Amino acid sequence: MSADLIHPGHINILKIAHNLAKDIEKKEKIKCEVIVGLLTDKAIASYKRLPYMNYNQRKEVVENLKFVDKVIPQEVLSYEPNIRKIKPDFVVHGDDWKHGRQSITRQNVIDTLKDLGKGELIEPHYTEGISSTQLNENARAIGITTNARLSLLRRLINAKAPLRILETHNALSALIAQNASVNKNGEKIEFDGFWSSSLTDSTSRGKPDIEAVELTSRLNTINEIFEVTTKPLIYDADTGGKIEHFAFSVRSLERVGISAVIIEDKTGLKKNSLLGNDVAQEQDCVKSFCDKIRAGKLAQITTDFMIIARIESLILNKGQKDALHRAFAYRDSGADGIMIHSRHKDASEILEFLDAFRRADSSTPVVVVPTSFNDITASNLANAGANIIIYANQMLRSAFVAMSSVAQGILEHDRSKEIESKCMSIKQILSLIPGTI
Ligand code: SPV
Ligand code: MG
Repeated sequence: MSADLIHPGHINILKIAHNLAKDIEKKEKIKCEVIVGLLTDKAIASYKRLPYMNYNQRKEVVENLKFVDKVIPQEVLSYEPNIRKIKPDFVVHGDDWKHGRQSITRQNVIDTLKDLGKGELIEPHYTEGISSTQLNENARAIGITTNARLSLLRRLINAKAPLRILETHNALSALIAQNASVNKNGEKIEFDGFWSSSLTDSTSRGKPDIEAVELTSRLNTINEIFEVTTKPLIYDADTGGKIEHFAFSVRSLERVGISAVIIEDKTGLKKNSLLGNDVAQEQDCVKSFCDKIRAGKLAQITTDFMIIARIESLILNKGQKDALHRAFAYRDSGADGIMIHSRHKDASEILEFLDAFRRADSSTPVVVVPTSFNDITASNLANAGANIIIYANQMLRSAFVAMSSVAQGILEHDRSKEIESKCMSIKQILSLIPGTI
């Protein structure tokens, strides 16, 4: 079981298991238990979204149900390891797994029981009219609390890699990011969260990416995003500003439920990293940036909020040695993760960094932003040791192209007929947001 949203269908299955156990106890005069194999967050995240409750919370709920005697972790989707360990008299599972991608898992249970020469598979009929999917949709419509959203990023990092994070600069782009999904080999792939980019947030306000948009204004946008979504958000705080100010910013970010802040090790008037050394950019000294990280960590109130230190050494041609030295120094000053940035067309310098960093540190989360090196996949970056992959600006860049072409087209044709095919239909836009009609 995942047992995130317990419903009467679950109780029905547990009751049947309980009755089977009681029958054995009566017949054979031995103690017989109902043991629930509870899927861990990692096992669940390998094929669908993270559960609302973490493993320990779900365990507490299930072990207090009256038909359950014991709960054990099921670390993988396959039931085989637990079945081999327990050698049960019965395996009880709802019959909804006979079809679709779960049928392979089911067949594996049948084969394992056959191989053990013991144990019978019992498949109670799936309870109609209630399902976790339906409950999920209802829960999504209600929303998510500030704390639950804030802690989601850490839980996701612990449960899987890569995490795919998409830039969103307003509520509408966030809704698109929230709902986009593809099915690959039975696995549902979605974006795991949002990136509040300094570049696109300032560009969409017609301002340069030089720390000119103030925090309050950016938080207004994020509040609008949070009103209509449930996924976690990583905030691009540029340099983090003065150390004393950064401490206040951390608390403001936590208060709205942002999961992580990324600060870059630059000082003076910040320019966008993708400009590299084409413009004057100064890297902060290691000591002062470490002080900033420490001040932020001291200021934060929640335990789950993350401060991620962004290293600009490769952007500024300071070399791998400098990048690695800074990565370890920032980590040792309390950074919860590091981001390594590059503006090379190919990923080789990022891969070189990941290789060297992971040799010395297998656990600190690493973030990468493959804007320039865009031919490497998120999966390949994760295989090389990255945890979080941020697509940092594609939503705004694509929107700009689409809108410019439509604006030009209307002027050229002196009417809108020709550009109609580039637009969503009026019917679609009227039904896009619930409550419009
Ligand atoms: C942003 O999206 O604002 C970033 C990433 O900081 S980059 O533009 O690549 O510097
Ligand atoms: Mg930025």
